[in-house]
Amino acid sequence: MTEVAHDSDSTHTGTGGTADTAGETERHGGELAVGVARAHGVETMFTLSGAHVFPMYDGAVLADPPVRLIDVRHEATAVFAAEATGKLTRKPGLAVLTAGPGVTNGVSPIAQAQFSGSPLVVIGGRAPAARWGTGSLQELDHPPILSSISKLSRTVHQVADIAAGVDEAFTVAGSSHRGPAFLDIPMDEFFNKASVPLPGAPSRARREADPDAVAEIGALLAQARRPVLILGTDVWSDRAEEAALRFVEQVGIPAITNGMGRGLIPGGHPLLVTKARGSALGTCDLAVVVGTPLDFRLGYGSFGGRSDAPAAKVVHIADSPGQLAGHVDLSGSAAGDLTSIIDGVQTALERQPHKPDWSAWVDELQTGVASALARDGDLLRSESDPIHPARIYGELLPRLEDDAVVIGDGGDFVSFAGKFVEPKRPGGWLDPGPYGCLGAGLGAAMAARIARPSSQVVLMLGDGAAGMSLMDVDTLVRHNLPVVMVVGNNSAWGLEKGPMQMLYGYDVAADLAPQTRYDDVVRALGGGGETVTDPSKVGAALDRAFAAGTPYLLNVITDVDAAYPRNTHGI
Ligand SMILES: Cc1ncc(C[n+]2csc(CCOP(=O)(O)OP(=O)(O)O)c2C)c(N)n1
Ligand SMILES: [Mg+2]
Repeated sequence: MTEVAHDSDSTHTGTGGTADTAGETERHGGELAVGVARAHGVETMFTLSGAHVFPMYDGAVLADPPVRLIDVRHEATAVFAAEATGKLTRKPGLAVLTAGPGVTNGVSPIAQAQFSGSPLVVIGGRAPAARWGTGSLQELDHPPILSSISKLSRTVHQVADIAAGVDEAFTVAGSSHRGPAFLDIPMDEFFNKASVPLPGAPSRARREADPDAVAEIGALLAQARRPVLILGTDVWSDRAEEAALRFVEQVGIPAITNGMGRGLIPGGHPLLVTKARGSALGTCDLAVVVGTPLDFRLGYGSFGGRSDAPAAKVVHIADSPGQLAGHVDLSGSAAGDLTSIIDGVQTALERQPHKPDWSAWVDELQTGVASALARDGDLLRSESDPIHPARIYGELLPRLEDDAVVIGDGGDFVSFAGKFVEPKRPGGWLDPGPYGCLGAGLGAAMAARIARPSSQVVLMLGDGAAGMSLMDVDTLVRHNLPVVMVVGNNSAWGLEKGPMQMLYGYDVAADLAPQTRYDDVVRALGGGGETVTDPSKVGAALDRAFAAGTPYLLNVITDVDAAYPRNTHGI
Protein backbone atom coordinates (compact mmCIF):
# COMPACT_ATOMS: atom_id res chain seq x y z
CA MET A 1 0.00 0.00 0.00
CA THR A 2 1.53 3.35 -0.92
CA GLU A 3 0.59 6.84 0.02
CA VAL A 4 -0.31 8.83 -3.11
CA ALA A 5 -1.62 12.22 -2.06
CA HIS A 6 -2.57 14.10 1.05
CA ASP A 7 -4.89 17.09 1.07
CA SER A 8 -4.48 18.61 4.50
CA ASP A 9 -6.50 21.74 3.76
CA SER A 10 -9.76 20.27 2.55
CA THR A 11 -12.86 20.41 4.73
CA HIS A 12 -15.68 17.94 5.04
CA THR A 13 -18.37 18.40 2.37
CA GLY A 14 -20.66 15.49 3.20
CA THR A 15 -20.58 14.33 -0.39
CA GLY A 16 -17.47 12.21 -0.24
CA GLY A 17 -14.35 12.63 -2.33
CA THR A 18 -14.49 12.35 -6.07
CA ALA A 19 -11.15 13.68 -7.28
CA ASP A 20 -8.82 11.12 -8.71
CA THR A 21 -5.15 11.55 -7.97
CA ALA A 22 -2.63 9.15 -9.51
CA GLY A 23 -5.47 6.73 -10.28
CA GLU A 24 -6.92 6.78 -6.73
CA THR A 25 -10.17 8.39 -5.59
CA GLU A 26 -9.76 11.10 -2.99
CA ARG A 27 -11.61 10.18 0.19
CA HIS A 28 -11.94 11.68 3.64
CA GLY A 29 -10.63 9.84 6.69
CA GLY A 30 -13.97 8.26 7.56
CA GLU A 31 -14.46 6.90 4.06
CA LEU A 32 -10.98 5.43 4.13
CA ALA A 33 -11.51 3.80 7.54
CA VAL A 34 -14.94 2.43 6.62
CA GLY A 35 -13.64 1.15 3.28
CA VAL A 36 -10.94 -0.84 5.05
CA ALA A 37 -13.36 -2.09 7.71
CA ARG A 38 -15.67 -3.32 4.97
CA ALA A 39 -12.79 -5.19 3.31
CA HIS A 40 -12.34 -6.97 6.64
CA GLY A 41 -15.97 -8.07 6.67
CA VAL A 42 -17.57 -5.33 8.78
CA GLU A 43 -21.27 -4.82 8.06
CA THR A 44 -22.29 -3.01 11.26
CA MET A 45 -20.81 -0.11 13.22
CA PHE A 46 -21.81 0.26 16.89
CA THR A 47 -21.51 3.82 18.16
CA LEU A 48 -22.82 6.76 20.17
CA SER A 49 -22.69 10.14 18.52
CA GLY A 50 -19.92 12.70 18.89
CA ALA A 51 -18.61 15.26 16.41
CA HIS A 52 -15.08 13.89 16.63
CA VAL A 53 -16.19 10.77 14.76
CA PHE A 54 -18.72 12.24 12.28
CA PRO A 55 -16.48 11.24 9.34
CA MET A 56 -17.03 7.58 10.30
CA TYR A 57 -20.77 8.08 10.02
CA ASP A 58 -20.47 9.85 6.68
CA GLY A 59 -18.19 7.03 5.56
CA ALA A 60 -20.80 4.47 6.60
CA VAL A 61 -23.59 6.33 4.79
CA LEU A 62 -21.54 6.78 1.61
CA ALA A 63 -20.35 3.18 1.47
CA ASP A 64 -22.02 1.04 -1.16
CA PRO A 65 -23.87 -0.78 0.28
CA PRO A 66 -23.96 1.42 3.39
CA VAL A 67 -22.57 0.09 6.67
CA ARG A 68 -25.39 -0.39 9.18
CA LEU A 69 -25.14 2.10 12.05
CA ILE A 70 -26.43 0.97 15.43
CA ASP A 71 -26.47 4.02 17.71
CA VAL A 72 -26.74 3.03 21.36
CA ARG A 73 -27.42 4.72 24.70
CA HIS A 74 -24.08 4.05 26.40
CA GLU A 75 -20.67 3.49 24.84
CA ALA A 76 -20.13 0.35 26.91
CA THR A 77 -23.04 -1.21 25.05
CA ALA A 78 -21.48 -0.27 21.69
CA VAL A 79 -18.22 -2.00 22.58
CA PHE A 80 -19.89 -5.02 24.19
CA ALA A 81 -21.94 -5.35 20.98
CA ALA A 82 -18.86 -5.15 18.77
CA GLU A 83 -17.06 -7.64 21.01
CA ALA A 84 -19.98 -10.08 20.82
CA THR A 85 -20.07 -9.61 17.03
CA GLY A 86 -16.44 -10.71 16.98
CA LYS A 87 -17.22 -13.75 19.11
CA LEU A 88 -20.20 -14.80 17.00
CA THR A 89 -18.85 -14.11 13.50
CA ARG A 90 -15.15 -14.79 14.25
CA LYS A 91 -14.26 -11.57 12.43
CA PRO A 92 -13.44 -8.35 14.30
CA GLY A 93 -16.48 -6.31 15.32
CA LEU A 94 -16.27 -2.50 15.08
CA ALA A 95 -17.15 0.13 17.68
CA VAL A 96 -16.64 3.85 17.09
CA LEU A 97 -16.36 6.10 20.16
CA THR A 98 -16.14 9.83 20.39
CA ALA A 99 -13.12 11.45 22.05
CA GLY A 100 -12.55 11.57 25.81
CA PRO A 101 -15.57 10.25 27.75
CA GLY A 102 -16.75 8.21 24.77
CA VAL A 103 -13.48 6.30 24.75
CA THR A 104 -13.20 5.99 28.54
CA ASN A 105 -16.76 4.63 28.72
CA GLY A 106 -15.52 1.81 26.48
CA VAL A 107 -12.67 0.71 28.72
CA SER A 108 -14.37 -2.22 30.55
CA PRO A 109 -15.59 -3.96 27.39
CA ILE A 110 -12.19 -3.51 25.75
CA ALA A 111 -10.65 -5.23 28.79
CA GLN A 112 -13.25 -7.97 28.48
CA ALA A 113 -12.24 -8.52 24.84
CA GLN A 114 -8.60 -8.78 25.90
CA PHE A 115 -9.42 -11.37 28.57
CA SER A 116 -11.69 -13.38 26.24
CA GLY A 117 -9.51 -13.20 23.12
CA SER A 118 -12.34 -11.57 21.18
CA PRO A 119 -11.49 -9.95 17.84
CA LEU A 120 -12.48 -6.28 18.21
CA VAL A 121 -11.51 -2.96 16.64
CA VAL A 122 -12.33 0.28 18.44
CA ILE A 123 -11.80 3.56 16.62
CA GLY A 124 -11.82 6.64 18.79
CA GLY A 125 -12.10 10.30 17.96
CA ARG A 126 -9.34 12.55 19.25
CA ALA A 127 -8.98 16.28 19.80
CA PRO A 128 -7.58 18.03 16.70
CA ALA A 129 -3.84 17.70 16.15
CA ALA A 130 -3.52 21.35 15.19
CA ARG A 131 -4.78 22.40 18.65
CA TRP A 132 -3.10 19.68 20.71
CA GLY A 133 -1.78 21.04 23.99
CA THR A 134 -3.94 24.17 23.96
CA GLY A 135 -6.88 22.71 25.89
CA SER A 136 -9.50 21.85 23.30
CA LEU A 137 -12.63 19.94 24.30
CA GLN A 138 -11.98 16.37 25.51
CA GLU A 139 -8.27 16.58 24.77
CA LEU A 140 -7.21 13.23 26.22
CA ASP A 141 -4.34 11.02 25.06
CA HIS A 142 -6.18 7.69 24.92
CA PRO A 143 -3.57 5.11 23.81
CA PRO A 144 -1.67 5.02 27.14
CA ILE A 145 -4.95 4.28 28.93
CA LEU A 146 -5.74 1.36 26.63
CA SER A 147 -2.26 -0.03 26.03
CA SER A 148 -2.41 -2.55 28.89
CA ILE A 149 -5.75 -3.97 27.73
CA SER A 150 -5.31 -4.20 23.97
CA LYS A 151 -3.04 -5.83 21.41
CA LEU A 152 -2.50 -2.51 19.68
CA SER A 153 -3.19 1.00 20.90
CA ARG A 154 -2.02 4.01 18.96
CA THR A 155 -2.82 7.29 17.27
CA VAL A 156 -2.94 7.61 13.49
CA HIS A 157 -1.55 11.09 13.00
CA GLN A 158 -2.29 11.79 9.34
CA VAL A 159 -5.21 11.14 7.03
CA ALA A 160 -2.94 9.46 4.49
CA ASP A 161 -2.07 6.83 7.10
CA ILE A 162 -5.65 5.99 8.12
CA ALA A 163 -6.21 3.15 5.63
CA ALA A 164 -2.96 1.43 6.57
CA GLY A 165 -3.59 2.00 10.29
CA VAL A 166 -7.10 0.59 10.18
CA ASP A 167 -5.93 -2.36 8.08
CA GLU A 168 -3.25 -3.12 10.67
CA ALA A 169 -5.80 -2.85 13.50
CA PHE A 170 -8.16 -5.37 11.87
CA THR A 171 -5.31 -7.72 10.99
CA VAL A 172 -3.90 -7.65 14.52
CA ALA A 173 -7.32 -8.04 16.17
CA GLY A 174 -8.28 -10.97 13.95
CA SER A 175 -5.00 -12.91 14.24
CA SER A 176 -4.21 -15.39 17.00
CA HIS A 177 -4.29 -14.82 19.81
CA ARG A 178 -7.26 -12.61 18.97
CA GLY A 179 -8.10 -9.50 20.96
CA PRO A 180 -8.88 -5.78 20.84
CA ALA A 181 -7.06 -3.15 18.77
CA PHE A 182 -7.56 0.55 19.43
CA LEU A 183 -6.83 3.53 17.19
CA ASP A 184 -7.63 7.17 17.69
CA ILE A 185 -7.58 9.73 14.91
CA PRO A 186 -7.29 13.50 15.43
CA MET A 187 -10.48 15.23 14.32
CA ASP A 188 -8.80 17.52 11.78
CA GLU A 189 -7.08 14.60 10.08
CA PHE A 190 -10.31 12.57 10.14
CA PHE A 191 -12.07 15.30 8.11
CA ASN A 192 -9.12 15.71 5.71
CA LYS A 193 -8.90 13.87 2.42
CA ALA A 194 -6.28 11.68 0.85
CA SER A 195 -5.89 9.54 -2.23
CA VAL A 196 -4.63 6.16 -1.14
CA PRO A 197 -5.46 2.67 -2.37
CA LEU A 198 -7.57 0.56 -0.04
CA PRO A 199 -6.08 -2.79 0.92
CA GLY A 200 -7.55 -5.97 -0.53
CA ALA A 201 -9.28 -8.76 1.39
CA PRO A 202 -7.16 -10.08 4.24
CA SER A 203 -5.62 -13.53 4.02
CA ARG A 204 -5.29 -15.88 6.96
CA ALA A 205 -1.89 -17.44 7.49
CA ARG A 206 -1.80 -20.86 9.17
CA ARG A 207 0.63 -21.08 12.04
CA GLU A 208 1.97 -24.62 12.12
CA ALA A 209 2.96 -26.10 15.48
CA ASP A 210 6.17 -28.03 16.14
CA PRO A 211 5.45 -31.55 14.73
CA ASP A 212 7.57 -33.26 17.40
CA ALA A 213 5.56 -31.57 20.16
CA VAL A 214 2.35 -32.72 18.48
CA ALA A 215 3.63 -36.31 18.14
CA GLU A 216 4.64 -36.30 21.81
CA ILE A 217 1.05 -35.46 22.80
CA GLY A 218 -0.16 -38.46 20.75
CA ALA A 219 2.30 -40.68 22.65
CA LEU A 220 1.13 -39.34 26.03
CA LEU A 221 -2.47 -40.07 25.07
CA ALA A 222 -1.58 -43.63 24.05
CA GLN A 223 -0.25 -44.25 27.58
CA ALA A 224 -3.20 -42.64 29.36
CA ARG A 225 -5.85 -44.81 30.99
CA ARG A 226 -8.19 -42.04 32.16
CA PRO A 227 -7.68 -39.04 29.88
CA VAL A 228 -10.03 -36.10 29.57
CA LEU A 229 -10.15 -33.46 26.85
CA ILE A 230 -11.17 -29.88 27.68
CA LEU A 231 -12.24 -27.70 24.78
CA GLY A 232 -12.51 -23.93 25.19
CA THR A 233 -13.35 -20.69 23.42
CA ASP A 234 -10.36 -20.62 21.07
CA VAL A 235 -11.35 -23.94 19.48
CA TRP A 236 -14.40 -22.09 18.19
CA SER A 237 -12.53 -18.82 17.43
CA ASP A 238 -9.81 -20.69 15.52
CA ARG A 239 -12.46 -22.53 13.45
CA ALA A 240 -11.35 -25.95 14.73
CA GLU A 241 -14.86 -27.17 15.56
CA GLU A 242 -14.92 -29.92 12.94
CA ALA A 243 -11.49 -31.25 13.90
CA ALA A 244 -12.45 -31.24 17.59
CA LEU A 245 -15.66 -33.26 17.12
CA ARG A 246 -13.95 -35.65 14.69
CA PHE A 247 -11.12 -36.21 17.18
CA VAL A 248 -13.46 -36.89 20.10
CA GLU A 249 -15.62 -39.32 18.13
CA GLN A 250 -12.81 -41.16 16.36
CA VAL A 251 -10.52 -41.65 19.35
CA GLY A 252 -13.35 -42.06 21.90
CA ILE A 253 -12.05 -39.59 24.48
CA PRO A 254 -14.43 -38.05 27.06
CA ALA A 255 -14.68 -34.28 26.71
CA ILE A 256 -15.66 -31.20 28.69
CA THR A 257 -16.41 -27.85 27.09
CA ASN A 258 -16.25 -24.33 28.47
CA GLY A 259 -16.77 -20.73 27.29
CA MET A 260 -17.59 -20.56 23.59
CA GLY A 261 -16.41 -24.16 23.37
CA ARG A 262 -19.82 -25.13 24.69
CA GLY A 263 -21.70 -26.95 21.94
CA LEU A 264 -18.52 -28.20 20.19
CA ILE A 265 -19.60 -31.59 21.49
CA PRO A 266 -23.40 -31.35 21.30
CA GLY A 267 -25.46 -31.56 24.49
CA GLY A 268 -26.42 -35.20 25.13
CA HIS A 269 -23.45 -36.63 23.17
CA PRO A 270 -22.18 -39.94 24.68
CA LEU A 271 -18.65 -38.52 25.00
CA LEU A 272 -19.67 -35.19 26.58
CA VAL A 273 -19.03 -35.39 30.34
CA THR A 274 -19.29 -31.75 31.43
CA LYS A 275 -21.92 -32.79 33.97
CA ALA A 276 -19.43 -35.18 35.57
CA ARG A 277 -16.75 -32.51 35.55
CA GLY A 278 -15.76 -32.94 39.20
CA SER A 279 -14.87 -36.63 38.84
CA ALA A 280 -13.51 -36.22 35.31
CA LEU A 281 -11.03 -33.50 36.33
CA GLY A 282 -10.43 -34.95 39.79
CA THR A 283 -9.70 -38.56 38.83
CA CYS A 284 -8.22 -38.31 35.33
CA ASP A 285 -4.59 -39.28 34.75
CA LEU A 286 -4.11 -36.92 31.78
CA ALA A 287 -5.88 -33.62 31.08
CA VAL A 288 -5.51 -32.30 27.54
CA VAL A 289 -6.64 -28.67 27.57
CA VAL A 290 -7.24 -27.02 24.20
CA GLY A 291 -7.96 -23.38 23.48
CA THR A 292 -8.55 -22.06 26.98
CA PRO A 293 -6.21 -20.79 29.70
CA LEU A 294 -5.42 -22.85 32.80
CA ASP A 295 -7.06 -20.23 35.00
CA PHE A 296 -9.44 -20.24 37.97
CA ARG A 297 -12.15 -21.84 35.84
CA LEU A 298 -9.93 -24.92 35.50
CA GLY A 299 -8.51 -25.06 39.03
CA TYR A 300 -5.39 -23.20 37.80
CA GLY A 301 -4.37 -26.30 35.84
CA SER A 302 -4.23 -28.74 38.76
CA PHE A 303 -6.03 -32.00 37.88
CA GLY A 304 -6.34 -35.42 39.54
CA GLY A 305 -5.81 -35.76 43.29
CA ARG A 306 -9.41 -36.58 44.17
CA SER A 307 -10.39 -39.80 45.97
CA ASP A 308 -6.72 -40.81 46.37
CA ALA A 309 -6.07 -40.39 42.63
CA PRO A 310 -2.53 -39.21 41.87
CA ALA A 311 -1.97 -35.79 40.28
CA ALA A 312 -2.72 -35.92 36.56
CA LYS A 313 -0.34 -35.06 33.75
CA VAL A 314 -1.33 -31.88 31.91
CA VAL A 315 -1.05 -31.05 28.21
CA HIS A 316 -1.81 -27.53 27.05
CA ILE A 317 -2.63 -26.75 23.41
CA ALA A 318 -3.11 -23.10 22.41
CA ASP A 319 -3.57 -21.01 19.30
CA SER A 320 -0.34 -19.10 19.94
CA PRO A 321 2.77 -19.54 22.12
CA GLY A 322 1.89 -16.61 24.42
CA GLN A 323 -1.23 -18.45 25.56
CA LEU A 324 0.58 -21.49 26.93
CA ALA A 325 0.49 -21.69 30.72
CA GLY A 326 3.72 -20.72 32.44
CA HIS A 327 2.53 -21.57 35.95
CA VAL A 328 1.87 -25.29 35.38
CA ASP A 329 4.40 -28.10 34.97
CA LEU A 330 3.25 -29.28 31.53
CA SER A 331 3.95 -32.81 30.26
CA GLY A 332 3.31 -31.64 26.71
CA SER A 333 2.31 -28.53 24.82
CA ALA A 334 1.81 -27.23 21.31
CA ALA A 335 0.88 -23.83 19.92
CA GLY A 336 -0.41 -22.95 16.47
CA ASP A 337 -3.35 -23.57 14.17
CA LEU A 338 -5.70 -25.67 16.30
CA THR A 339 -7.15 -27.72 13.45
CA SER A 340 -3.65 -28.83 12.39
CA ILE A 341 -2.67 -29.65 15.95
CA ILE A 342 -5.82 -31.65 16.72
CA ASP A 343 -5.55 -33.55 13.42
CA GLY A 344 -1.82 -34.07 14.04
CA VAL A 345 -2.40 -35.46 17.54
CA GLN A 346 -5.00 -37.85 16.13
CA THR A 347 -2.61 -39.08 13.45
CA ALA A 348 0.17 -39.51 16.04
CA LEU A 349 -2.15 -41.43 18.34
CA GLU A 350 -3.36 -43.69 15.54
CA ARG A 351 0.27 -44.51 14.67
CA GLN A 352 1.01 -45.77 18.18
CA PRO A 353 1.42 -49.57 18.47
CA HIS A 354 -0.88 -49.66 21.50
CA LYS A 355 -4.51 -48.61 20.82
CA PRO A 356 -6.02 -47.35 24.05
CA ASP A 357 -9.55 -48.37 24.97
CA TRP A 358 -11.15 -45.80 27.23
CA SER A 359 -14.68 -47.16 27.08
CA ALA A 360 -14.78 -48.30 30.74
CA TRP A 361 -13.61 -44.83 31.84
CA VAL A 362 -16.25 -43.20 29.62
CA ASP A 363 -18.92 -45.50 31.11
CA GLU A 364 -17.81 -44.56 34.63
CA LEU A 365 -18.12 -40.86 33.78
CA GLN A 366 -21.45 -41.36 32.02
CA THR A 367 -22.78 -42.94 35.22
CA GLY A 368 -21.85 -39.65 36.90
CA VAL A 369 -23.55 -37.71 34.11
CA ALA A 370 -26.74 -39.77 34.58
CA SER A 371 -26.85 -39.07 38.33
CA ALA A 372 -26.21 -35.35 37.73
CA LEU A 373 -29.06 -35.30 35.19
CA ALA A 374 -31.37 -36.96 37.72
CA ARG A 375 -30.43 -34.35 40.37
CA ASP A 376 -30.84 -31.53 37.84
CA GLY A 377 -34.28 -32.88 36.88
CA ASP A 378 -35.56 -32.37 40.42
CA LEU A 379 -34.42 -28.74 40.43
CA LEU A 380 -35.59 -28.04 36.88
CA ARG A 381 -39.11 -29.19 37.83
CA SER A 382 -39.08 -27.39 41.21
CA GLU A 383 -42.54 -26.24 42.36
CA SER A 384 -41.03 -23.94 45.02
CA ASP A 385 -42.69 -20.62 45.63
CA PRO A 386 -40.94 -18.13 45.41
CA ILE A 387 -39.68 -19.57 42.15
CA HIS A 388 -36.38 -21.46 42.19
CA PRO A 389 -34.16 -20.02 39.40
CA ALA A 390 -33.62 -23.56 38.11
CA ARG A 391 -37.32 -23.82 37.22
CA ILE A 392 -36.85 -21.05 34.65
CA TYR A 393 -34.23 -23.19 32.90
CA GLY A 394 -36.51 -26.21 33.22
CA GLU A 395 -39.05 -24.32 31.12
CA LEU A 396 -36.52 -22.75 28.75
CA LEU A 397 -34.54 -25.86 27.74
CA PRO A 398 -37.34 -27.67 25.87
CA ARG A 399 -38.16 -24.43 24.05
CA LEU A 400 -34.60 -23.79 22.77
CA GLU A 401 -33.86 -24.53 19.13
CA ASP A 402 -30.50 -26.06 18.17
CA ASP A 403 -29.18 -22.77 16.76
CA ALA A 404 -30.35 -20.58 19.65
CA VAL A 405 -27.97 -17.94 21.01
CA VAL A 406 -28.05 -17.90 24.82
CA ILE A 407 -26.39 -14.98 26.58
CA GLY A 408 -25.69 -14.72 30.31
CA ASP A 409 -25.19 -11.44 32.17
CA GLY A 410 -25.37 -11.72 35.94
CA GLY A 411 -24.12 -13.68 38.92
CA ASP A 412 -25.81 -16.77 40.34
CA PHE A 413 -28.58 -16.67 37.76
CA VAL A 414 -25.99 -17.09 34.99
CA SER A 415 -24.12 -19.81 36.90
CA PHE A 416 -27.38 -21.78 36.82
CA ALA A 417 -27.48 -21.23 33.04
CA GLY A 418 -23.96 -22.66 32.81
CA LYS A 419 -25.03 -25.68 34.80
CA PHE A 420 -28.19 -26.47 32.87
CA VAL A 421 -27.79 -25.24 29.28
CA GLU A 422 -25.79 -27.65 27.10
CA PRO A 423 -25.91 -26.17 23.58
CA LYS A 424 -26.35 -28.41 20.56
CA ARG A 425 -24.02 -26.30 18.40
CA PRO A 426 -20.90 -24.23 19.09
CA GLY A 427 -20.87 -20.45 18.81
CA GLY A 428 -24.23 -19.86 20.44
CA TRP A 429 -23.22 -19.35 24.06
CA LEU A 430 -21.99 -16.00 25.39
CA ASP A 431 -21.01 -15.82 29.05
CA PRO A 432 -19.09 -13.14 30.98
CA GLY A 433 -15.82 -15.06 30.51
CA PRO A 434 -12.78 -14.67 32.78
CA TYR A 435 -13.19 -10.88 33.10
CA GLY A 436 -16.65 -11.38 34.61
CA CYS A 437 -17.90 -7.93 33.66
CA LEU A 438 -21.57 -7.30 34.43
CA GLY A 439 -23.42 -5.12 31.93
CA ALA A 440 -22.52 -6.86 28.66
CA GLY A 441 -26.02 -8.20 28.14
CA LEU A 442 -27.86 -5.69 25.98
CA GLY A 443 -24.85 -5.17 23.71
CA ALA A 444 -24.41 -8.91 23.27
CA ALA A 445 -28.12 -9.35 22.57
CA MET A 446 -28.21 -6.74 19.81
CA ALA A 447 -25.06 -8.24 18.26
CA ALA A 448 -26.58 -11.71 18.33
CA ARG A 449 -29.86 -10.53 16.78
CA ILE A 450 -27.88 -8.97 13.89
CA ALA A 451 -25.34 -11.78 13.45
CA ARG A 452 -27.94 -14.59 13.64
CA PRO A 453 -31.11 -13.06 12.16
CA SER A 454 -33.12 -16.28 12.14
CA SER A 455 -32.03 -17.73 15.51
CA GLN A 456 -33.68 -17.40 18.88
CA VAL A 457 -31.75 -14.88 20.99
CA VAL A 458 -32.27 -15.28 24.73
CA LEU A 459 -30.63 -12.98 27.25
CA MET A 460 -30.57 -14.29 30.82
CA LEU A 461 -30.10 -11.30 33.16
CA GLY A 462 -29.54 -11.03 36.87
CA ASP A 463 -31.59 -8.12 38.21
CA GLY A 464 -28.38 -6.39 39.28
CA ALA A 465 -26.78 -6.81 35.86
CA ALA A 466 -30.00 -5.70 34.16
CA GLY A 467 -29.66 -2.28 35.78
CA MET A 468 -26.35 -1.73 34.01
CA SER A 469 -27.61 -1.83 30.43
CA LEU A 470 -31.41 -2.01 30.34
CA MET A 471 -31.74 1.51 28.90
CA ASP A 472 -30.38 0.03 25.68
CA VAL A 473 -33.72 -1.72 25.16
CA ASP A 474 -34.38 1.65 23.55
CA THR A 475 -31.77 0.72 20.92
CA LEU A 476 -33.38 -2.69 20.35
CA VAL A 477 -36.72 -0.97 19.82
CA ARG A 478 -35.45 1.80 17.51
CA HIS A 479 -33.55 -0.68 15.36
CA ASN A 480 -36.23 -3.36 15.39
CA LEU A 481 -34.11 -6.03 17.09
CA PRO A 482 -36.47 -8.40 18.91
CA VAL A 483 -34.83 -10.51 21.61
CA VAL A 484 -36.17 -12.40 24.61
CA MET A 485 -34.88 -11.16 27.97
CA VAL A 486 -35.42 -13.11 31.19
CA VAL A 487 -34.58 -11.45 34.50
CA GLY A 488 -33.96 -13.76 37.45
CA ASN A 489 -35.18 -11.16 39.93
CA ASN A 490 -33.99 -12.12 43.41
CA SER A 491 -33.92 -8.45 44.48
CA ALA A 492 -30.23 -8.77 45.29
CA TRP A 493 -26.66 -8.86 44.04
CA GLY A 494 -26.98 -12.53 44.87
CA LEU A 495 -23.51 -13.76 44.01
CA GLU A 496 -22.07 -11.19 46.48
CA LYS A 497 -24.75 -11.47 49.15
CA GLY A 498 -24.11 -15.17 49.84
CA PRO A 499 -20.32 -14.92 50.16
CA MET A 500 -20.56 -11.83 52.38
CA GLN A 501 -22.98 -13.69 54.64
CA MET A 502 -20.59 -16.64 54.72
CA LEU A 503 -17.55 -14.50 55.61
CA TYR A 504 -19.11 -11.98 58.01
CA GLY A 505 -22.41 -13.50 59.10
CA TYR A 506 -24.22 -10.46 57.69
CA ASP A 507 -24.31 -8.54 54.43
CA VAL A 508 -24.48 -4.92 53.31
CA ALA A 509 -24.65 -3.28 49.88
CA ALA A 510 -26.10 -6.49 48.46
CA ASP A 511 -29.87 -5.83 48.43
CA LEU A 512 -31.84 -4.26 45.61
CA ALA A 513 -35.38 -2.88 45.82
CA PRO A 514 -37.89 -5.71 46.22
CA GLN A 515 -39.56 -7.00 43.07
CA THR A 516 -38.70 -4.08 40.79
CA ARG A 517 -40.82 -4.13 37.61
CA TYR A 518 -38.07 -4.41 35.00
CA ASP A 519 -40.80 -5.43 32.53
CA ASP A 520 -42.37 -1.99 32.98
CA VAL A 521 -39.04 -0.39 32.10
CA VAL A 522 -39.03 -2.32 28.82
CA ARG A 523 -42.66 -1.42 28.13
CA ALA A 524 -41.90 2.25 28.75
CA LEU A 525 -39.15 2.02 26.13
CA GLY A 526 -41.47 0.52 23.52
CA GLY A 527 -40.98 -3.21 24.07
CA GLY A 528 -43.16 -5.73 25.87
CA GLY A 529 -43.00 -7.80 29.00
CA GLU A 530 -44.62 -9.24 32.07
CA THR A 531 -43.86 -10.24 35.65
CA VAL A 532 -44.12 -13.91 36.63
CA THR A 533 -44.47 -15.05 40.26
CA ASP A 534 -45.99 -18.53 39.83
CA PRO A 535 -43.65 -21.38 38.75
CA SER A 536 -46.37 -23.02 36.68
CA LYS A 537 -46.75 -19.85 34.57
CA VAL A 538 -43.11 -19.49 33.45
CA GLY A 539 -43.50 -21.76 30.38
CA ALA A 540 -46.48 -19.98 28.87
CA ALA A 541 -44.84 -16.62 29.52
CA LEU A 542 -41.74 -17.80 27.61
CA ASP A 543 -43.97 -18.82 24.70
CA ARG A 544 -45.45 -15.32 24.63
CA ALA A 545 -41.95 -13.81 24.74
CA PHE A 546 -40.73 -15.91 21.79
CA ALA A 547 -43.87 -15.06 19.80
CA ALA A 548 -43.81 -11.33 20.61
CA GLY A 549 -41.67 -10.13 17.68
CA THR A 550 -40.54 -7.18 19.82
CA PRO A 551 -37.96 -6.90 22.61
CA TYR A 552 -39.78 -8.69 25.44
CA LEU A 553 -38.74 -9.06 29.07
CA LEU A 554 -39.95 -11.69 31.52
CA ASN A 555 -39.41 -10.42 35.04
CA VAL A 556 -39.38 -13.63 37.04
CA ILE A 557 -39.48 -13.11 40.82
CA THR A 558 -37.09 -15.73 42.25
CA ASP A 559 -36.06 -16.99 45.67
CA VAL A 560 -33.09 -15.02 47.03
CA ASP A 561 -32.20 -17.99 49.25
CA ALA A 562 -31.81 -20.33 46.25
CA ALA A 563 -28.12 -19.41 45.88
CA TYR A 564 -25.91 -21.20 43.40
CA PRO A 565 -24.02 -24.05 45.12
CA ARG A 566 -20.57 -22.66 44.40
CA ASN A 567 -17.24 -24.18 45.35
CA THR A 568 -14.96 -21.65 43.67
CA HIS A 569 -15.01 -17.86 43.78
CA GLY A 570 -12.27 -17.28 41.26
CA ILE A 571 -9.72 -16.11 43.80
C1 LIG B 1 -19.01 -4.46 36.46
C2 LIG B 1 -19.05 -5.38 37.66
N1 LIG B 1 -19.32 -4.87 38.88
C3 LIG B 1 -19.38 -5.70 39.94
C4 LIG B 1 -19.14 -7.04 39.82
C5 LIG B 1 -19.17 -7.95 41.05
N2 LIG B 1 -20.31 -8.88 40.95
C6 LIG B 1 -20.18 -10.12 40.47
S1 LIG B 1 -21.59 -10.99 40.48
C7 LIG B 1 -22.43 -9.72 41.19
C8 LIG B 1 -23.87 -9.85 41.55
C9 LIG B 1 -24.74 -9.94 40.34
O1 LIG B 1 -26.09 -9.79 40.74
P1 LIG B 1 -27.26 -10.15 39.74
O2 LIG B 1 -26.93 -9.66 38.39
O3 LIG B 1 -28.53 -9.68 40.33
O4 LIG B 1 -27.20 -11.74 39.69
P2 LIG B 1 -27.50 -12.76 40.89
O5 LIG B 1 -26.16 -13.17 41.45
O6 LIG B 1 -28.34 -12.05 41.91
O7 LIG B 1 -28.20 -13.91 40.25
C10 LIG B 1 -21.59 -8.61 41.38
C11 LIG B 1 -22.01 -7.32 41.95
C12 LIG B 1 -18.83 -7.51 38.52
N3 LIG B 1 -18.55 -8.79 38.28
N4 LIG B 1 -18.83 -6.67 37.46
MG1 LIG C 1 -29.87 -10.70 41.55
